[in-house]
Amino acid sequence: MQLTKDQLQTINQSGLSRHETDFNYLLDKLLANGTAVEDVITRLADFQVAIPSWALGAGGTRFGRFSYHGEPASLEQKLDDVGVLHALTQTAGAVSLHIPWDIPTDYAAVRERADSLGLKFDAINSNTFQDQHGADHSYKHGSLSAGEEGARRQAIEHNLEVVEIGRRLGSQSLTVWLADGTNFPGQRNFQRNLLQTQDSLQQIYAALPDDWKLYIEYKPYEPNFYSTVIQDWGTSLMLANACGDRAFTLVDLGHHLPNTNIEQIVATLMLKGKLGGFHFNDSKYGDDDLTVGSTKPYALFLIFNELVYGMRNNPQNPDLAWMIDASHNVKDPLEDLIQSLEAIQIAYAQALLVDQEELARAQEAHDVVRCQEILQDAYRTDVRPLVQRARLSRGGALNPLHAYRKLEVRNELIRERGKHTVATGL
Ligand code: LRH
Ligand code: MN
Ligand code: MN
Repeated sequence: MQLTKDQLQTINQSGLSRHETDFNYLLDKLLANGTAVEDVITRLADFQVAIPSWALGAGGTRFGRFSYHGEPASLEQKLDDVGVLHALTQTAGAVSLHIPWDIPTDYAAVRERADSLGLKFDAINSNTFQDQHGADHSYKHGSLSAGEEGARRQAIEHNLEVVEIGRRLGSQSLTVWLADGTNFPGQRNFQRNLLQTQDSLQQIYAALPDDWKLYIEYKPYEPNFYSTVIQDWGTSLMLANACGDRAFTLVDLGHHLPNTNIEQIVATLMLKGKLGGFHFNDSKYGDDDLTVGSTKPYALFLIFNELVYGMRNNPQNPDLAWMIDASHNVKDPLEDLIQSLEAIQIAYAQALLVDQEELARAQEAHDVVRCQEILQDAYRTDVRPLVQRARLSRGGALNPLHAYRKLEVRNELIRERGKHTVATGL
């Protein structure tokens, strides 16, 4: 299924006059504050987030899955789904694949399909956290950190194959997340694990094409519950430094212990020019992979505030690879992603409204109250008309969720693909 700009324009009609009123009200207020409104709208319109292939089916990546009819069964259908999201939101202009979940058969056809939908292939993800059919070695006791040379070599080679697949699709970065770790004290030697991992990552890095980047993701626990080899941003940064200039840390919002100050991590990494990528989601407890902005929108805003500061003040940090890493059982996966994309745009817009100069003055004067007021004034602004304006400027939907339901996209997908779902095989 493909949505046309004409279809969206027709649906937009009924909401346009309300939008004009809301937009002008906000414009008036922002101009009085000296906000460069046009610049904010351009930045929002340019902001593109990759959709991971594994978020398009219901149920995420762990435990039981409950089916959602009309889910994509092939890579081509996954691209079509991201195409629908992009047509509606104009923010999902990229896709992030996971190998071996998404191995293309016809590369030219896949590239052409993505092109026609306006999609790029962003970071490609390797997977050494589960055993593959017919593989010679098991990752039960580690992959890039494995003590068994066979398993480690197989994991390194898998990463190189993933790079080759990505290269043929036009990707320019590899994301490595390792489940490697232990469940019990004494199970393995910490130092040896880390050294093996560093050596493996260095081998992968050395084989990357010159214009590629390596993103190293960290996570404190799960699936291992005593220790994880790359447990935190410090370990990831250390490994990135050991690899070289094109290796970076990747922050996944769900990969922190409760109450970790993620915005401070972002600031530190950007200062060092080492923040490479970002996985958006939300959580109450751990790596919950909930809809972005669904539980802690203020925390998301504070993180965006540091990202905006870094994008303005840290030329040493490269452009970031943005991706949503969220998925679960109870919502239509496409509606869930529309909500996530909207939450990201809202937090970004609010952060763009923070008057950084005034904040710096208040900080210098130790006016703590004023500092909080500046941040919360931006956070409490209803920026949705700005987000709508950015979307409209690119031919998207005024209200993507409303348009998705009005166009009965899910019913249409079920008509096309049937009730069979990949999630449960039923
Ligand atoms: C690990 C993770 C990582 C994987 C994805 C499926 O928890 O965040 O990014 O590739 O989930
Ligand atoms: Mn992740
Ligand atoms: Mn995760």
